[in-house]
Parts: sequence; structure tokens; C-alpha cells
Amino acid sequence: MTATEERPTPMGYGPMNRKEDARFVRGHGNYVDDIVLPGMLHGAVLRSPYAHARILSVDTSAAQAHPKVRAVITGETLAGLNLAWMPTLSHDVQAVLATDKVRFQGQEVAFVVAEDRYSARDALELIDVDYEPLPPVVDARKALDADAPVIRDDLEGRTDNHIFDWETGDKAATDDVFDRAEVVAAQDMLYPRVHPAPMETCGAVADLDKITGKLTVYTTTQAPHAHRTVYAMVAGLPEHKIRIVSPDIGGGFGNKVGIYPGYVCAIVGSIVTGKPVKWMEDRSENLMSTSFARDYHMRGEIAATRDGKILGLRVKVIADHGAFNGTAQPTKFPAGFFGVFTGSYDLQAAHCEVTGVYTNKAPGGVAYACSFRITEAVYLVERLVDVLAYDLGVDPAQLRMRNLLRPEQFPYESKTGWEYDSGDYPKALRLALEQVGYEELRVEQAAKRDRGELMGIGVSFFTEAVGAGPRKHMDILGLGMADGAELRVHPTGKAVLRLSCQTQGQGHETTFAQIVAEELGISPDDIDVVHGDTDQTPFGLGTYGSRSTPVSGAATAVAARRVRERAKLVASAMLEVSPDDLEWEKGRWFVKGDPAASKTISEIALAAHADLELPEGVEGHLDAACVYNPPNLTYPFGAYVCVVDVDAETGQVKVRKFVAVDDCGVRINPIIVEGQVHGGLADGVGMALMQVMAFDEDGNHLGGSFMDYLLPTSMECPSWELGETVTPSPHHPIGAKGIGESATVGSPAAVVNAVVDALRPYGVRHADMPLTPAAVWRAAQGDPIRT
Ligand code: MCN
Ligand code: CUM
Repeated sequence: MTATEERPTPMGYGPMNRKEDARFVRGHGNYVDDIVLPGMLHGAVLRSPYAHARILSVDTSAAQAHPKVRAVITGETLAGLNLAWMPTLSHDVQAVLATDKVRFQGQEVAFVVAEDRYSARDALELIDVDYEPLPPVVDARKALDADAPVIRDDLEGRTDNHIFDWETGDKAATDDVFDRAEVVAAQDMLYPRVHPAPMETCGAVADLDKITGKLTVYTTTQAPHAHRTVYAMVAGLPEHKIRIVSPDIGGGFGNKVGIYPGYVCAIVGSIVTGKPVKWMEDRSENLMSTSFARDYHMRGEIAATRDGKILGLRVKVIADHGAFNGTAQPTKFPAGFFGVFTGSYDLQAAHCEVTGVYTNKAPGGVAYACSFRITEAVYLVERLVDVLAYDLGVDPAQLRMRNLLRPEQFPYESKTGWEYDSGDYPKALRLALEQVGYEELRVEQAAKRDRGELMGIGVSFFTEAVGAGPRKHMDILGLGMADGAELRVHPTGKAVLRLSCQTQGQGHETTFAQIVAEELGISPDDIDVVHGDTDQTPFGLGTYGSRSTPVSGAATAVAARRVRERAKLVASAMLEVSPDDLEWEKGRWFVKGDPAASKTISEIALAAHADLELPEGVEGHLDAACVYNPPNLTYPFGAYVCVVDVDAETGQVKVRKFVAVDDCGVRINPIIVEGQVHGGLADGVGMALMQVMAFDEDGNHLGGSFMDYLLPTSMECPSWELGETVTPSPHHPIGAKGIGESATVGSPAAVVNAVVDALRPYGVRHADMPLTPAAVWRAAQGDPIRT
């Protein structure tokens, strides 16, 4: 299926070209940097050249004297307004502009507002900051050493770099399983620091209207309502005086969940100058200072019987959170949803401990299509299963097949307390193995090994957990994770749907219209989806953790069903029969046994606004709304197989073939689902083979451009081969599960497993990402762990 084919609009689910593409492919997208307001000024951020240094003085006089500069804001200015520090999404604080120390290279130190962007940048050079360099903490594994410099001496009583200890599972039961196990395999592994690198960098245009007192912020955000509430709480402004608009933001990938200092500076800049202020970071600023992902140092152990029955998992993690704990995840989950590390397997016991530490690096950790750290969890367990297969000398696909949860075990409560809603795992794995031609590939591999050629086959199986989440378990900064949808049906039968979630490229304008179409029989072309503007949409926590379909999609379906029920009452008045005598068929209510006696949804919509005598208690109009509080997460899953060829001389890896079988329950729009999977698979190849945010021992950031931090292109990607199974979610109104992060979560392990499999003739059992040619070559020399 290709997205460019001409095709009719389906009246509901099915392949449909994206409505938003009409403007995107014509260059008519409206990104934050496209916003131009009358009299708008431009801001630029001065950043720290040091990873760790005391600020002795900041002299802004020369910058202030620049003829085009309108304001220079420092940490001291902000401290006067009580805005030098802001709360993070993880109940820590982060410096907006540094006052006492800088704590990572690229940290925000001062903000210049000028008449144009160039002058703002030029004036940064005129600011004189006197720094006293301090020794930095770069290696998370040394952050808790007794002699490690204390990064967060701003926090009262702080004498070390410890953030949190978190554990899950049953330690005693797990230790017992390990004590009794015939086989235990252990492996240290690093999921390196990587970056989501969306197409549009982060930025904001802030506009305070001094007459009305209303602040409008056009900004790159995945969660407009959450941002508004945070600004309201921090600035003490009432929410109705703040409007957050998130237009076509050019990709998010988790990079645009939190609030960055630059946004706050743009707002303060507008307050100080009385003019709109635009701040857009450049690519280096984005890579150096905004939410990174992963950075988990993991030690995993897997216990099994000699004949390959997996019994237990034991895990210890050091989590590098950077200089401020700015990770975006539900409050009770300091390690995100890493607790699903037991993966897709039936085992007896599991236990995990995660210790979070501060280092002199940018804050973040939860981004890049991670489903709140399920990327790390899946990578860990899928590498461990392969390590176990290696030690036992068995086929990794068969080992998985033997241990996968069976369909009759669902709903399944995992050993760490997650209730998997539905699945048929063996079916998905069987399909993937058939589709890729697994047996034949193993024969080909054996023949190649005989000839000294390196070919590898990597399998991964993943269970995702998306759609956060039940309000009683999940909140962000105390805000429960429910989302609203409002559906208004106009008199002519066209509709407008207002959503709290926010698309960043996932095609919500199309798929959410399709949900309404499926429920009401109004063409998706006639349904306008409005999102990304707090003045126009109901409250909700936004788009991340692939929660839009599981939460807002459910809200949409429920609201549409409420419209349908209202329509039924109006139709009964129109047809002069009891509502009980009516039956629904997509697009119309008809009289049972007399299908010709019917009213279409648009006839009903008109009547609902007309002078028809309505039954007692029926108000007229067909509008309805829903606030959806999900009863559980949804659990998409999938089976991936990757085939690589490795050049023994150069260490270069070529991904030759990749089969991905995904199950996201009912698919609303298969083209969009496939597009999401394609993107995620490319992410996986990127992380497995090319990407890392590296630092030198002084904490200098070594990945500040796309020359150093590599994005995968079509050259590195094979022609993806997709398959599907459909296991509806039993608790979701339309049986859909999320898909936005599945492939990013599931694919890195498949690629790494394939490369390690290729290197088997060298006795390689594990090698850390990214498997660059140099790393592959080193692994073949017996040096597999990146240090
Ligand atoms: N969909 C569908 N049928 C399903 C499930 C989903 O047709 N059974 C459709 C949805 O309706 C939606 C899309 O697939 O149009 C993705 O849906 P969903 O899985 O609900 O994910 P979200 O919309 O919440 O998107 C968030 C997710 C995340 S968290 C990251 S990170 C990521 C991802 O989406 N960022 C992206 N994919 C991205 N794709 C693009 N182009 N840009 C990003 O920034
Ligand atoms: Cu973890 S990236 Mo997405 O959840 O926005």
C-alpha cells in the first residue's frame, strides 16, 4: 500500500490518505517558526561552555548597549521575579537561567531580546560571564562515589548525586528462583543516551497583551493543556488568561513534552518589552540542551532450566538523569514503565532495582518514542533471551516460542503487577518467522559461515504498554491522566471534533475523523478535527506514550456514541415511533422491520436544530462530550526479525531485510499505522547502528550537529516488510491499542541481536549500541562493551 494512491474516502476505518498532507506537501504547514506577529522581537539564549562551573559574575553592559537590543535577562533578573527556577515534571526544580552554577554544557545563562534574530545572537557575544570551572560528573556509574563532586548543592542538605531508588517485583522470590536455577546468564549493557531530534527544533512565540492581561504562547508542545496549567501555577496567572497554541509542530517524539527555559524566557521577554517575542533554538541547541532519551546502565540476569524454560529475571540499573530530574513520566513511576521488563514471557519471579543519579549533562531521559522507558525494558529482556540462547546453544526464535505467554493466559498479570489486556503472541511470532523465511535463512547463514562470510539473524518480541493511564494510578504533577473530546454536529450534518491531544505528525486530523465516521456515518472529509489550542479544546494531558488513540480515541468514540443516542431520540420524534423500535445502521436510524422508514444522521442533525417538537427531556442539537479515564493501559505487541550482512574487514553492517509483525488491535487507518511502524523501524536502525550522545571526560558534548549525531536515511534502511495480527483490546471502546512507539521500542533489539548473531564466529555474546563499524570491529576483537 502506498500513501500516494488515489483512493475513495472510507466511511470509517480503512486506508485513507492523510487530510493534513494537502497542506504539508504544498508547503502550507504552519509551524511555530512560521508565526510572525506585528512588532515581534527575537530572543536568543546564552549557554554555558562548561559542564560544571561556578558563576562568579555576569556583565551584560556591552550587550545592553547594542543599538538593536531591547532587553537582557539574566538569572538575577529572574530571581527578582521569583522565576529563576521552575518545577520539572518529576518534582525537581530546574534553573531557567543559571544563578549560582552551570551544571551542563549548553545550560541557559542569559537571554537577549533584540529587534532581529541576528542582533540577538550577536549581542550574546557581548555578555561577559566569569566562570570558575569545577570538576564534572560524566560517568553515571561514578556519580555516587564518595569523592564525586556534588552537582545539586542548590538542594538543601544535599551531599551526593543520588535522585531516587526504585524497585519492583518480589526480591525474595526472585533470589530463590535464581538460587535454584540450573542456568543463570548475566550481562551488563548500556542503552546509550540518544536524542529524538525532531524536524522542527523547540521554540515559542510569547505575546502578552497588556490591555487584556492575556498571555498567548505559540509553542512546540505535545501537551498544550498541561503546559498552560504549569504556567498558571508557576506565574500565578489564572488559566483563562493564558492561551497555549501548538500549531503544526514539526515532530515531537517526546522532545516537546516538557517546558524548556527558552519558553519561559520568551514569556518574560514579552512581559519586559511589551512586545511579542519569538525564540527558536537552532539544531545544536536542540541536540545539546533538550530532552535526551535512555542513558540506562543495566545489569540483567536471567534464570532458566537447562532445557530452556525461563524462570526469572533480576535487574539493576543506574539511570543517568542529567543535572536536573526533568524526566516526563507519571508521578509514581520514577523509572517510567521500565517495570514491564519481564516482557512477553511466562516466568515465575522477577525483581528490578533502579537508582537515578545526577550527572553534568542535559536533563531529560524520557523521549524518542520510548513509551516511558519500555524501549529500555524491551531491549534488556530481548538481549538477555539471546544471551541465554547463546549460552544454552539453542535457537533464539525457538527459545522465545517456548516461553511466550499463551493466548489463554490473558488477561495476564505480570510478576511486576501489570495487567496485559490481550494477545496471541505465538501467532505473531510464527507469522514473522514464516514471512521472513527463517528456516531458509538459517541454512543460508550456515553456508555463508562455512565460506567465512558474516550474516546475522536477529529476533525480538515486544509487549508495549500504552495509553496512560488510569487516573487512580497515574498523574503528572498531580494532574490525572484523563482526556476530553467534544463533538459538535452542525445543522447540515457536518461535524467538528475538539481534542485535548495534539498531533505532531501522527495524522490525528485523519484518524480521529475516521473514528467519528465509523460511529456516525458522517464522511471523514466532513469532520474537522481541532486540537493544539487551549482556548478551543477540552482539558487533557496531551500526546505522548502513544496515548492518543487509547485515551482520546476512546473519548472520541464515546462522545460519538452519545451523539448517536441523542440522534436516536430525535429520530424517534421525526418518525413518530418509540426509540426502542429504532435500529442503527452506519449513518441512519431506521424502524425495526421497516428499513425504508429511516432518517439519516444529517436529516436528524437538521431536525435537531429545527422547529420539530422534541420529546420531553430532549434538548435539541446533537453535541456531546466525554472525558475518558482509561480503566487500564493497552498492550500492543509484535514480533520482529532482522537480517544483516556484516563486512568482516570494515565492520560495516548492512540491514538486508526486516520483517515486522505488529498487533495494535483494531487498525483505524492501516496506511498511518504502517507509516508509524516504518518510522519506528528506522529509529531502531539508527539507535542500534549509529546514534549516541557522547561526552568527553570534561563533559563536553560531542554530538551537537547532524555531522556527529547521525540520523538514519533511506540508505541505511531496507524495504520494510510488514505483517499484522489483530487482537482487539477488550477494554477499549473500539478495540484499538496504540502504535506510535511500538517499532521504536521493538526494533533496536532485533538489529543488535542480528549483528551479535553475525559475529558469533568470533565468540561475541553481546555488544553495546551503537554498533558502528568501529564498535563491530572492536567487538570482533573481544572488546564488546562501550566505556
Ligand atoms: N492508529 C490507528 N490504529 C490504531 C492505533 C493508532 O490508525 N490501532 C493511528 C492513530 O489514530 C494515530 C497514529 O496511528 O493517527 C498514532 O497513534 P497512537 O499510537 O495513538 O500514538 P499518538 O497519536 O499518541 O502519537 C504519539 C506517539 C509518540 S509518543 C511518539 S514519541 C511519536 C509517535 O507517536 N512521535 C511521532 N509517532 C510519531 N510520528 C510522527 N510523524 N511524528 C512524531 O513526533
Ligand atoms: Cu517517550 S517519547 Mo513519546 O512518549 O512522546
